[in-house]
Amino acid sequence: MKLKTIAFSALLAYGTSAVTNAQPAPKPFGVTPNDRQLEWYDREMIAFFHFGINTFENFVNEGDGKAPAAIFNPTALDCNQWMQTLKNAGIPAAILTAKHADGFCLWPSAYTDYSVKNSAWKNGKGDVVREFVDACEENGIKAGIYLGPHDRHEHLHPEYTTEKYKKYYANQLRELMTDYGKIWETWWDGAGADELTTPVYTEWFKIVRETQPDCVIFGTKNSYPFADVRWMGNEAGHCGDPCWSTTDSIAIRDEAAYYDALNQGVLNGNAYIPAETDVSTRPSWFYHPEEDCRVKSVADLWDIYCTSVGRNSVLLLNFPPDRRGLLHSKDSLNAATLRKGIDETFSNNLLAKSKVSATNLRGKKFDPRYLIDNDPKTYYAGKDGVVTSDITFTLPKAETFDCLMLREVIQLGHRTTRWSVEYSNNGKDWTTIPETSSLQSVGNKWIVRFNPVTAKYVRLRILAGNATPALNTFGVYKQSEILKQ
Ligand code: IPT
Repeated sequence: MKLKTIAFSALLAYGTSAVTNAQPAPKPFGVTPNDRQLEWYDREMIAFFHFGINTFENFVNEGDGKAPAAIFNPTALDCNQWMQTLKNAGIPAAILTAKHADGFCLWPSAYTDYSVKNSAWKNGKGDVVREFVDACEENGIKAGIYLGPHDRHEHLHPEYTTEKYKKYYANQLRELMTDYGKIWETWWDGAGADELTTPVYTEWFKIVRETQPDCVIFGTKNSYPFADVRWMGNEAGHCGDPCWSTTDSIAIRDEAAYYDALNQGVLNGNAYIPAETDVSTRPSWFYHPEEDCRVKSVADLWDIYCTSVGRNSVLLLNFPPDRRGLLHSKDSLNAATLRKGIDETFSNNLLAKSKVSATNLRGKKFDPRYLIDNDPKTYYAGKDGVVTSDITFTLPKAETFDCLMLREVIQLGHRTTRWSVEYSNNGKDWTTIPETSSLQSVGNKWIVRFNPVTAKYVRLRILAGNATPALNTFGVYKQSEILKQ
């Protein structure tokens, strides 16, 4: 009786539609992203800057820590020029190698002489990290720091114990995390760092969390327990299909399973650690003039975008500054063209004016038309307990498309585990787009490209799931011609 009274007064107070809208949102399934991971997903792309003493040596990517500090001498360093590239490429965040494996520090650390202090640059009075964070701030770019855990200059020095190195690194980490404003990401490269055990990282982790609560931690191998984001298993830009954000205790796996778990994640794994895709615009991480003719083309970058951002990952794209301290115009131009092509492609969802129906309906507030309303806050969801759904789009007229994109409400966990897309010209006979015949994960964004199809009807089929679907966006598109360059 009491319940009825409440329901009735609610009806009076808010009207019928408000009562319909009171339909509760689906409950999250399994492990879900934290606030840092949600912010990180929104970046979509991050720039990596590999710059340091290697830049001034002859074709070195992994310095041995013996090159004299004096050789570091950029003739025209301008971090604002780097930021201009990022702005033209729509990249909102950047990570600088403050110290790579050679141990040379781009800032005047109080704990070593192997730094810009002893370089010819600005008579030892310069600070690249400062110039980098200032330029980020001025241009509205989120700054991140790579402080290489592996350090051939200090860490592998015979008189250094791991304990001593742990303190050395901790001191440097504290300098970078406290003296340079807000740091949005820190990068713990696993390369060469096997002897740095999880307890060592525990100390370093505490420093990051105390000083920079919003800082995303890239972790791998022994730093994995602290990771917000994981490595994706290769440096070629190709995430697995599927690519789950969930995974499990990666460190105890054998080699092959280790790479699979990184590349594809683990369906219903017990930790939410999405994959970050690090790849360079050139064959190497550091700048070498010999590679000016081997800069990745726009088409290469578009492939990489589709197999990283389009596979539920975030792309960390490396732009190596040259000996002047500037980015080469080819790298900058290609990144700007990529952005233009991405925007051109995805600004025109060919389903935008279609009629939408679905076999699994939760209620008005979660109507399937929210899939095409271009509003990130609204979404389609099905009824609790019903994990499948056929969602049919009837276009005003037949359109030709060669690309599609689906987004899940990631705050609610990985729900859909199998899906495909079909098309038809009479609404009765359906053909599956072959490239969609075995799709599994969705996550933040899933993109599929295929041979052009012309159709008046499109059907998104949610074929299996952990829970009723919760999907943010679905679209079909024609790829911009400029992405073919
Ligand atoms: C590789 C590391 O093993 C891995 O842990 C991760 O840090 C990765 O680098 C980043 O790209 S080593 C590399 C030579 C494949």
